Amino acid sequence: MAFGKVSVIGLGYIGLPTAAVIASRGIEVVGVDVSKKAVDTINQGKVHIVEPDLDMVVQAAVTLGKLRATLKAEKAEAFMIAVPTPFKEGKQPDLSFIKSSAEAIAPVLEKGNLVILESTSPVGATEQLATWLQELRPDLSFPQHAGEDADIQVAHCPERVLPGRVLEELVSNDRIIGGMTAKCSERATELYKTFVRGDCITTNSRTAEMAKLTENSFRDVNIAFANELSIICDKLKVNVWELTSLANRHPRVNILSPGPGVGGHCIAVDPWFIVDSAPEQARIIRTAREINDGKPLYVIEQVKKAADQFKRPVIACLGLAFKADIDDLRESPALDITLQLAKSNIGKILAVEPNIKELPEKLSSQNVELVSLQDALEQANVLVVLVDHKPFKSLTSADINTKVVVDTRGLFSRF
Ligand code: SAJ
Repeated sequence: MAFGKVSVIGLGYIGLPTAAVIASRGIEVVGVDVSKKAVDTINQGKVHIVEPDLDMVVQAAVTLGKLRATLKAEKAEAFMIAVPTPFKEGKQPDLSFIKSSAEAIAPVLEKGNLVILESTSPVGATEQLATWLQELRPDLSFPQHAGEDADIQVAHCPERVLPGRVLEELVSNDRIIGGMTAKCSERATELYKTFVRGDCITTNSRTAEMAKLTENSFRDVNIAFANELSIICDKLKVNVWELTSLANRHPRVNILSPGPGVGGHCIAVDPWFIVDSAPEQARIIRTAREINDGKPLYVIEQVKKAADQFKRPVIACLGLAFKADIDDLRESPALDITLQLAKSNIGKILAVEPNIKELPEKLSSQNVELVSLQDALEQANVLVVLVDHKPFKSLTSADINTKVVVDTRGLFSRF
């Protein structure tokens, strides 16, 4: 049975592109968000987040009347939940946004509906969602009790798109479809097939949850290896960028790039969900998190040593975003490093971030100045490369040869 109307709960970095892509396939989509500002912006055909081409797709979907946003959930055939799952104090998963979503959709749920959890979640979260829904709607049956005969189908289909390439990857990536029963998987597959070109592979909800956490932990562990290597190489006076480019010529070696630490709201968070579920067993996964979380401190110490060489240090931090060519400052090691440097009173701190117009308050209140790359080159005696944004890649040795450079991204040591 085709889908006439789909509701997406949470219109952020994942929910909004998903809603817009489904709407672009001619399906009526209603997006629900708690932010009035986000809802109003979307209803004007505009976007409140930066992601390549998203503005065009949203504008087209809204203009054609296929996409609209509301503050209150309404009836639909399928509900896709794409809300944040951060961690709480003690690095325990915080499922409160999923719970609020359950409370928002429960009053409008009807027999035959499909509920999909897209948010990255600890193992068991989909079953927990179904339990909350059952408590709120005892008149309906759910898969945990009714199995294949349930009134409501529930599945976990983790999002796997890379910020900066979301629209492309939403369509081209394979999807893992973890239904609470085979029937749930089947129904969810029907929905994803309306817009996914990649394969839709079915499994159960717990395996789907663990698969997503595993993907991000795998990347975190591999980045931790690169970060640890970079610190070992500094000690041994070996250029880590040359080293990895040589080692990577081996047909079965593929070392990732060291950096100032791991940022974003996914890779720096999700491995903790595994650690929380299996604290005794998740040893490499925990250590990798600790190594990556410790890297900013190491960079700060390097910058302090560099600044010590000057009477009046002027330190330009190149990049604040959590990775190249995006505007997202959430959980960004570059931002943390800049803030800690400003707080340590070692000199004047300049920030260059071509993707934002205004500094976050926590930086401006510490007298950090947002300047152009050109101004930074004119004023600074210490350059700290924190993000490999495109404009920084065109710097030449003539631009930097009078400066002391702390290059966390290997921008000036490409092999
Ligand atoms: N990083 C390095 N060295 C590298 C690669 C990345 O230091 O070699 C750093 C980046 O600078 C950044 C952080 O790691 O601070 C994470 O960046 P990323 O590009 O690896 O990943 P995200 O967080 O943008 O997106 C990830 C993706 N997961 C995987 O590649 C396994 C994406 O597919 C997921 O959908 C996303 O997490 C998510 O939402 O979970």
